[in-house]
Amino acid sequence: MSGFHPSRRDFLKAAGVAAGTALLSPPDLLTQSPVAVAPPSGGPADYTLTIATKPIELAPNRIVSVTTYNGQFPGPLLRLKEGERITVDIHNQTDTPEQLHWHGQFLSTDVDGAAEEGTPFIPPHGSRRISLVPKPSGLRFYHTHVRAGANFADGQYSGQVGPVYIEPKQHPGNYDREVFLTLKEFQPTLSRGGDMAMDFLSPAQTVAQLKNSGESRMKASLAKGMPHGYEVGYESFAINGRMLGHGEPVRVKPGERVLFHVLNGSATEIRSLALPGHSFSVIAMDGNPLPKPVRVPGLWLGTAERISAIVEMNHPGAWVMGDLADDDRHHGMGIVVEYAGYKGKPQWIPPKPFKWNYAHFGNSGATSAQPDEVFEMLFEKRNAALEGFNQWTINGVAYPMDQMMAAPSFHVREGKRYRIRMRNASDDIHPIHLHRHSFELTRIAGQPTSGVVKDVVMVGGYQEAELDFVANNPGLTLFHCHQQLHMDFGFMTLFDYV
Ligand SMILES: [Cu+2]
Repeated sequence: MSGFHPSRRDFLKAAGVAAGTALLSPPDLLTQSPVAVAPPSGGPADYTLTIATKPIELAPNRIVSVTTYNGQFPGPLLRLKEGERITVDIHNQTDTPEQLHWHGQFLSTDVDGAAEEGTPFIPPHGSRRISLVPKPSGLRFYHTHVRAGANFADGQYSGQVGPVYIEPKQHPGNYDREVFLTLKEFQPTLSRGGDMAMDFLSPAQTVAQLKNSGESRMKASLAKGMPHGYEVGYESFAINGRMLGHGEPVRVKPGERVLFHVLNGSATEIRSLALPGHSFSVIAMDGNPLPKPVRVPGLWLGTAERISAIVEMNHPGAWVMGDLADDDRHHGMGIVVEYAGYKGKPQWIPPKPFKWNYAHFGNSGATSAQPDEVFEMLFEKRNAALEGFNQWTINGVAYPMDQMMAAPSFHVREGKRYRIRMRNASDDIHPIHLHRHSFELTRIAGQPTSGVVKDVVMVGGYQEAELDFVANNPGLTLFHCHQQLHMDFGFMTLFDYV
């Protein structure tokens, strides 16, 4: 599904195309949006996050220089209490303006961390103190929200990802301890054409009209002599910043119940995770408790998705907990789980094939609440339209690349319930994210569901999905594909409250 394709990469090198080449200049951030410099005052903040470029050791002899939080990858785990206000000093020691987005929280636009909503930038070599009330409880995270364009040192291609756990008022389950896993790739490279895993989503059926439309557009583009648009691959894969075999194992004892909090911190990739001989009892998705725990043989997570799952340690040995894709696992996407007393070479055994169906985690049947209004959204790809990069549109409109705050395309009223009916006329899976709100999945590829509350959902190639949200957090609200290469090249839109 990802990454390491020497032949393709060598071809690109020969063609003189290197990752990081400024084929398209990123927008001039400082001139596009107001910058507020609020020097910290009034005593120390509760938390300090310093953005700076540092070397990270993924493995012996594999040291990469990336922009990080506090010089580490992932950034420090912030354990917050729901509803208890905190202050955070954010220092930016880089030469470019930054945005720190609090993914999955219900914040106001001045601290959410998206310039598109009007959050002030943290200026280069400057600071900003913010104050926020953490909510809702569960697994959230923070990450940079700047656009990288063709500069693969920027945005989420960097190391700016850190987990947040907001303590719920009630204990979410019966477990012995927690382990946080942040999945992330490093050393991005350009490639042509996708190799994304597509066959894991269920239901699998596609919509003929979407498929015909997408395929005919692609055919027309190729007939004009266009190449396939660029994709991104990676040379190194890691969990908690260490390649498989080079980090501390997760050390367990028989009978323990370990609650894994898994975060896909990737800029662009969909990830999977399995542990030989064990199953996962998923208790929360994107930090939000499920109607009931659901047992699965493995996990799939789109970019920015989180899963909290309890694993009962009932199969002693030394195991590789890793990605289903052999290539990605061989390049580091895994971590060793070691039972006390087992020192042998960790084993990988693929799980029996399984499909990933969001509806499986919810209540069967439709949601009880009906929306006040339905928004239709059609996602389309313009193959290689921007200097070899694909351009992305929602209802025919690409978010302007040279502008931070564009005119909102969708309008909501406070207190109303809205349904977004997404129709994907491309062959890619899009992990779709709504800022500052949670949503409930109401239909996945034709299958009705309810009770699954998330902030990111993967919409399959040539498929449809529906989600409902309540407009309960006034202010500009960004909606976008969380795949960095898609959002940077048009796949964003704004909601406003009217
Ligand atoms: Cu996308």
